[in-house]
Amino acid sequence: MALLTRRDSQTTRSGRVSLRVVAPMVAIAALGLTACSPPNQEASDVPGTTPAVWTGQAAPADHGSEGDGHGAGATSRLNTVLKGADGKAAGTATFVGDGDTVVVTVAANGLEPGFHGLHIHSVGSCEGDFTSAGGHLKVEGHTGHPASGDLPSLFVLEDGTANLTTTTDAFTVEDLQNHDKGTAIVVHSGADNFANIPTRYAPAPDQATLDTGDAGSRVACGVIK
Ligand SMILES: [Cu+2]
Repeated sequence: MALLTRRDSQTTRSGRVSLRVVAPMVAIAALGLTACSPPNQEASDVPGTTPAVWTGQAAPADHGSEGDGHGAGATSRLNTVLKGADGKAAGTATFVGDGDTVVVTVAANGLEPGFHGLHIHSVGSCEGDFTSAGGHLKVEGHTGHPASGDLPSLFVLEDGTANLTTTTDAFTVEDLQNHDKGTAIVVHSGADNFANIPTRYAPAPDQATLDTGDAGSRVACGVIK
């Protein structure tokens, strides 16, 4: 009798154990499926839940890059066509997520030679004189100067073309996509002083300089999508 009871109890215990083993496997399978879903499908960020997908930053660029094109690789690259002040195409810009960074590549044409301010702006709109693109992008927790949308200046050659590749960790590809008003990349008419005014000229940069880098009007614009 004593032996039988122990056996019964072992069976019961092993039954419980196997259930405990199965449950995490189901959970892992579910996690695997969720992790492969596109990052623009909202991950749960409700407090108290465990996020199953990347949040706040781009997935690794090589994720899902082999095979079917399914996965984050498809959405960690964004492209835009730049529109010049005359409304004609003025080049392209691409944004490729690579871990915590974004590689920005700009190939432009039809611009005045020299340095031009280049920024991500906070509204995905390129109408008229491009002021519709709003001010510089400031991602959450990044409200001061420099703005997270500040990029190195674009140097335009004598033939009006420019090529720039730069890497930033001030925003992610998801920041560009998920910003509530969209985003745009803007080329300005003049050089960007990045609010660096020597104190012999001014005791401190004023707010306009801090906000714009005094880079002048907007000569090319591309809605990022
Ligand atoms: Cu700008």
